[in-house]
Amino acid sequence: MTTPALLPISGRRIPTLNPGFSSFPHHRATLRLSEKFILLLILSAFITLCFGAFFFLPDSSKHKRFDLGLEDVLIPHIDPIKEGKHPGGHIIHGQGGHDEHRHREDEEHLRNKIRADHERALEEAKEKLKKSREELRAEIQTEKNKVAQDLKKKDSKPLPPVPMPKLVGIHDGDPGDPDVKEKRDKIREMMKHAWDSYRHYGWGHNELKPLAKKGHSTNIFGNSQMGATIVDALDSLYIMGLHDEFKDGQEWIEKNLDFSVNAEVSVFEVNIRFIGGLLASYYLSGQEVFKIKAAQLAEKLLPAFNTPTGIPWAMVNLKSGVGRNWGWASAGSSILSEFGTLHMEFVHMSYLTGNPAYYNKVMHIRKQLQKMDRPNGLYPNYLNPRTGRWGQHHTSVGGLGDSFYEYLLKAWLMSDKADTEARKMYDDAIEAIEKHLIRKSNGGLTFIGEWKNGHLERKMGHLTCFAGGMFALGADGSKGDKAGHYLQLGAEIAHTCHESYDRTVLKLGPEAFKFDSGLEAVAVRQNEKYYILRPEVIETYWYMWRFTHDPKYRQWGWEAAQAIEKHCRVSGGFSGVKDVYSSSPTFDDVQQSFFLAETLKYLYLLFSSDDFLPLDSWVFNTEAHPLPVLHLANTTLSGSRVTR
Ligand code: DMJ
Repeated sequence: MTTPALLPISGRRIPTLNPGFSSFPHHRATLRLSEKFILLLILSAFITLCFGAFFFLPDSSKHKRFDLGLEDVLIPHIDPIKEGKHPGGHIIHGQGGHDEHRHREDEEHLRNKIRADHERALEEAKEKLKKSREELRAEIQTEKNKVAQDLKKKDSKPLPPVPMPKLVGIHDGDPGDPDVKEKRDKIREMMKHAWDSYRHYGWGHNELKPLAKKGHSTNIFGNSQMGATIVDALDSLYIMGLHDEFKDGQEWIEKNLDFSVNAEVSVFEVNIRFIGGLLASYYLSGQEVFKIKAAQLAEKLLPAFNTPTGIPWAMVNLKSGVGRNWGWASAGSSILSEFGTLHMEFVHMSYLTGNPAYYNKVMHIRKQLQKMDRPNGLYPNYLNPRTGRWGQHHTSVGGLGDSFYEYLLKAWLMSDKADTEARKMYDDAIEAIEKHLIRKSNGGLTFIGEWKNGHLERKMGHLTCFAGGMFALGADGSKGDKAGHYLQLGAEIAHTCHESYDRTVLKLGPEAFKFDSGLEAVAVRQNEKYYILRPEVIETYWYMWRFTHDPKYRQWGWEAAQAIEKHCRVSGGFSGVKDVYSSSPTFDDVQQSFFLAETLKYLYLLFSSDDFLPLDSWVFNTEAHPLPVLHLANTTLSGSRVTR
């Protein structure tokens, strides 16, 4: 899932990244360009003037101007046959007074047209001169963008036609029960408030500052305006039947989403939010634009894999293709949860583009991992992409590790259970995790701790709470037929995470909580007391509801929704809060894109019917974007064969 570096108010922030270029030389070049542009305009006005003056001279039959062959351009509406003109292009002269009269009328008409054009050109030139340098620069930039767009359109090869996978359960999902429906309607209204606020105050920016009422971004998106909230939220809008809003977002994507920007982005984040979001929108709506944009972006991520081991860099510059790792990561390492959370989206990209490169890249990562020794059977969070060696021996099912395990299970599910290699890796990893990281507290709460330098830290993150849902999802098909055991484990984790919410003042969960020195499921350090609209606990409630139908999960989900409404809603959207143990908390002033992509979507699904996006036909990526199960065994993709 995510890494601490991605958390806006966690203790470990990523240092601000160099945007990668200085504006100075660009500025000078643009100035010269705008001056040239003005000169060109004046020159063109002057030429128009001379050209017009030529025609304003007294009429003379000696002027053979029609012989210039311009008449078709100048008077295109004149029918050559009716007007006595040879199809070859010349007027037939000398046919009496009637023709001469008509000839004079034509010339008069032409003179008027030239006069009007001339005046308009002068007006336009005067208008341009009135504009500020900035306005002119912006106009030039818009023109340049248009040309670049046109060129790109010309260059982009069409994607091969591939059959649409079987899509099941895309409908309204009406739960029937009026009380449940009312709750679902409330979630939909919350989604609308979050979207409308972003639409109003942050449109095109990555995220929203709901109190300052302006756009917001973090360096995971490379300080470039990529409309992350639009792409991330779109499938939720579709699922909730907010179709006008969906169309609005689609239009923005069509016109504005451009990946040839000088931006250094997180490969993981862009994959789960953008590629995942675009793919889900494509499958749900069938609109080609999403597939095309996903393919353009996926191609931009490929240079991140140019490392000695094929383990990708954490970041890549979308324009230059240069990659690197986070400065804070142990010994220049790549992060397990980042390079291990690409599989689902990349398999779909190979399927849709016919390019096996995506599939091969993620399978290569898997092969590398299989070759390595695992201390106590556990996967450390850090792996050096140059040497292929582990960094520090830290293992976590929360930040830095989480979605790696999730994607092993989901690779198997997404392949219609054909990818048994992934299932085995999942089973083995979970076995080691149970043995070394999962414990019961004195008060009887099951928790998942973190392995650090040879000892167990009795602390669990909000991020780790997703694991309850993962255990339930993986119960069927587990090794030694321990389905009951894993469903029970899922229920215990859900219970612990609910306790972490229930033991706060706001009834919202802290970022991390301890099971130590008499403390049970509560945060200790001030910088672990925040709630940033995260989805993991609600995600687990939804999976548990689908597998058990125990009404407590809907009840717990509703409690969380009410707490979010009460403590996080402001007039400009929804904000995270800095202390869930305070009755008057301060806001962090960020409406995270995953709030719309995940938190509200899981809540909506919790109050929908089970046959809406059923779990045997759809697999949700780690950002809650549903992708259909693919039946790829022995499939030949257009142009190339995908092999295992
Ligand atoms: C989301 O971006 C994804 O769920 C990711 O896997 C983990 N972090 C955030 C939400 O907390």
